Amino acid sequence: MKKIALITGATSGIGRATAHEFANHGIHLILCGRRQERLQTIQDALQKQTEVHILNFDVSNKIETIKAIESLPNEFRNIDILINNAGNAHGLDPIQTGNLDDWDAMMDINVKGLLYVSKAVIPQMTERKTGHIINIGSSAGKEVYPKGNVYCATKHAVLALTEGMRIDLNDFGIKVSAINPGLVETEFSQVRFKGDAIANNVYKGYKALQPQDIAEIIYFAISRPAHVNIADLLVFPTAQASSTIVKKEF
Ligand code: NDP
Ligand code: 8X3
Repeated sequence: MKKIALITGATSGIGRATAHEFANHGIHLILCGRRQERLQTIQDALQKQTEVHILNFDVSNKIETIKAIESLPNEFRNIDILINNAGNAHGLDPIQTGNLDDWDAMMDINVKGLLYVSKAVIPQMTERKTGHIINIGSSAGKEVYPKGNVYCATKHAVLALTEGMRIDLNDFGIKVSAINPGLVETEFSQVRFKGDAIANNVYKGYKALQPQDIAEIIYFAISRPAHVNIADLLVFPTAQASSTIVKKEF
């Protein structure tokens, strides 16, 4: 029987690449995001390869999240793999001039959203005593960089939650992993800089990680034998040594 994966943030970047990677392996997919048109386009493309169900909701909205996951048809209810990927940075400001709406968005989406989705998905995993949860953290969850303050705090929280989930779900045989990328070339910087042209510079002068690189790592993690759990993985582009050290050539 084919496994079922629910991927949040499947409309772009790492989540979309993971949807394609999983479809290549015949995994049945529940793809989530706020942009319905994109969800539809991805469903149209991938349903030639596998079964695809789409869910349009905002992970930071508790009620919407719970209702969306409750609405799953029977054949998609037993979720084997949860990829908690939805998230973004909003702004890059020193703490003293940070924007409260940006802070709320990051806390609400990256931390509370991950919790709401997990809360809705975990009960059928504990009941069946099986499952794999992968939280997409970041190198920003392992170190703090100038002006990264709140985004880094949310990704540190993702790592703490990953460890907490692994401890609490240990009795149920559920795997919990964190995959923590450095710089990946996605729409991430467009969102962080709110469409400002400065976003185009982030990935210039070196070869950043591509969404497909992370998707392949995620597939590797979920395809290990039953007794193997990749608990915590940090991946940088070769040009990157830390959040602040990137070898650029112009
Ligand atoms: P993208 O901006 O390309 O993708 C973000 C995804 O998250 C989109 O599919 C978006 O979908 C979804 N999303 C954002 N807000 C919400 C929300 N409120 N409700 C539901 N879905 C939401 O960025 P990435 O692919 O780079 O980011 C994916 C994850 O990877 C994030 O958690 C990010 O923090 C992490 N990461 C990224 C790195 C990078 O350098 N790019 C490095 C390390 C970690 P929609 O707008 O349709 O809702
Ligand atoms: C995204 C990578 O360096 O912009 O998590 O924080 S970084």
